[in-house]
Amino acid sequence: MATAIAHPNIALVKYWGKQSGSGNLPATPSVSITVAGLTTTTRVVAADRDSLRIDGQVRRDSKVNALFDAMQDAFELPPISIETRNDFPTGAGLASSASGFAALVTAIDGEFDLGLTPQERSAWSRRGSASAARSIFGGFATLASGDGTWTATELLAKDAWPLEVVIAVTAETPKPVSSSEGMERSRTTSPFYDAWCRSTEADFETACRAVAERDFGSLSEVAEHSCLKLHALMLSSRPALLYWNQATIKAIETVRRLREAGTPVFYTIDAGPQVKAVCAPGQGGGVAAVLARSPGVLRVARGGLGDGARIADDTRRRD
Ligand code: 2P0
Repeated sequence: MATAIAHPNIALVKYWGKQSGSGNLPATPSVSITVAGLTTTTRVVAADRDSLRIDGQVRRDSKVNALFDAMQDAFELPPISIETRNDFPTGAGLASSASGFAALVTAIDGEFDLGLTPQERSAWSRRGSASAARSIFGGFATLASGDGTWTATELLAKDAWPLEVVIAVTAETPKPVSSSEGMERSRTTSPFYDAWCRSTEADFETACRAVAERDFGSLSEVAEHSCLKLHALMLSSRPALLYWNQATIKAIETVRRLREAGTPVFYTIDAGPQVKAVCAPGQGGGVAAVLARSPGVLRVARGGLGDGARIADDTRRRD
């Protein structure tokens, strides 16, 4: 059996919307940070028949099935038993599908000695969930098209700019509309969708430059813009996608107040009600203490930047 671990990533320039056709290709480029402190652990072992357990529950998942069918065809693999655990809420806007598919592909690669490169693991992960392509890499990652192909790459190593992340959890329940369904709804119904696609390339370039120059102010500005633009797109979809709750808005106000008082911090929010505060190095403790008292926040989780998906050395065993 092989066991892999992977962390979720948080997009600073968001992906939302797919190209038509197969391969799960995004319509827009994205920039993310991989976050330590939240972990998916996935164990894969050859078996008599395919099976999947998530957090101890037997599950059927069409995306997992489709990805594994494709890998079985490509590499002539036997059936597998998959057991995966998240040490954080699943499907609640904390990118469990990103860490989940990155860990799954890494575990399959390890179990069957496929010898895939990180780029190849990333491409397979993307077929499961596009954001998962970024969790193969640690630190800062991009998912963008070059020469007509979409690939994720590491933009900057985690130690080169050790930002910190505080996650204000405002609800632990799964989101009402999945990201895949939500982004298709936005593509087909929002009058803002074309503008979203057109304007994201410039955000991507700005964010890449800000990361290269360790320019926290510039990264803050473009990340909050991308986040609010994404949620404007969601709100303008029909029926509207509203992932926030009252505590989400209070937490935004809390982060804004902290920044006005001089703390280098910005917020970002994905397809769920959790608020992720990204802090300059050394600022996480103070931000966590304040966000924990923001009205409606259930708890806060803290982490630094994490490593990419990898085999957990001490759990790998060959029979
Ligand atoms: C992101 N999100 O860039 C954006 C921001 C949520 C909001 O990628 O359909 O689970 O499996 O490719 O990757 C969530 O969507 O969607 C996502 P699929 P995915 O992180």
